[in-house]
Amino acid sequence: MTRALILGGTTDASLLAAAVARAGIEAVYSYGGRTRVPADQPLPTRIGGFGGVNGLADYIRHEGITHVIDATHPFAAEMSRNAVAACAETGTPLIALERAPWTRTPGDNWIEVHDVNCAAAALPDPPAQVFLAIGRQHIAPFAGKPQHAYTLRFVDPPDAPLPFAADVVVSRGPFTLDGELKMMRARHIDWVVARNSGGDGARAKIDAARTLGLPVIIISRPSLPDRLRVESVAEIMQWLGHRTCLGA
Ligand code: 3Y8
Ligand code: NAP
Repeated sequence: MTRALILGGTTDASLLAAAVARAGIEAVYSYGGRTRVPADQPLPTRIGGFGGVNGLADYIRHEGITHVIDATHPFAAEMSRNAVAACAETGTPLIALERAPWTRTPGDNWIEVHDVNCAAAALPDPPAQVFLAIGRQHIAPFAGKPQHAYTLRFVDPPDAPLPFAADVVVSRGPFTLDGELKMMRARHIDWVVARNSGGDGARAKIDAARTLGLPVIIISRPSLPDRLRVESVAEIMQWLGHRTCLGA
């Protein structure tokens, strides 16, 4: 009897939850608790950390989890590493649903950097209008370059003082090309900083930057341990042993 744990928090994870619910497969959807009002899911949902590798292993045992699907964001590296370790410890089958990174296309003006500190260092010295599209958790390095006019985009309104002066746009996405073009033009954005999240839910800013001829400082993904990895919901459903003639 299948009882799956979906480590969620992305558009792809929501699409998977819908397919799993439609198929009548028993599953639990898990959020880390980063946002105030995460999107509802058509599955029983838990919110908050497990308590490290041991906490996740205990959860798997106590809840009788038979399959774990890591559908977290490519930058949720600690969760992904913990899932690999906990599934190895408990002998639980694990698969990752992970979209491919965005790749540079003609017209893209990308500066690829290793992490957020390198992203801050890559900004020019002369003051510029900078769109920091990397959320809330990892913006501190930009306090070292206060000469720029920053636009931040958060899922929830800030609940603490910012480490530097900035305008905050509150929006959870997914985002549209028209919306990104309108915002970037209205704010005379010169530079964009983004993670290479992949997927469609946040690529509009990348396409808008290309349209406007703007440079994008793009942060490469963290390295993750080897694990079985697919890019489609249909492949996850097949892995769960659910065969349909119409895709997922
Ligand atoms: C809580 C679930 C959907 C899902 C939407 C995707 C698309 C928009 C791209 C920009 C970049 C950013 C951020 C982003 C993307 C989707 C998807 C995706 C980037 C939600 C969600 C949760 C989170 C957590 C949040 C982080 C933040 C990162 C905003 C829900 C909406 C910037 C990542 O305030 C905080 O602490 C926010 C934290 C981790 C990164 C950061 O450091 O601030 N995501 N995002 C998940 C949980 O608790 O487990 O609230 O419903 C999910 C989505 N985020 O279709 O509705 O890729 O699937 N999320 C980045 O790329 O740098 C936005 O603004 O252009
Ligand atoms: P992270 O740094 O990899 O994880 C830190 C800790 O948060 C984990 O060790 C775990 O705590 C807890 N956690 C993370 N995701 C969880 C989940 N889905 N369910 C239960 N606990 C979770 O995580 P993050 O980068 O902050 O991402 C947090 C959530 O936001 C994830 O669901 C992710 O998919 C989503 N998200 C992240 C980004 C991003 O840019 N990082 C973008 C979009 C969406 P314990 O050790 O206590 O178990």
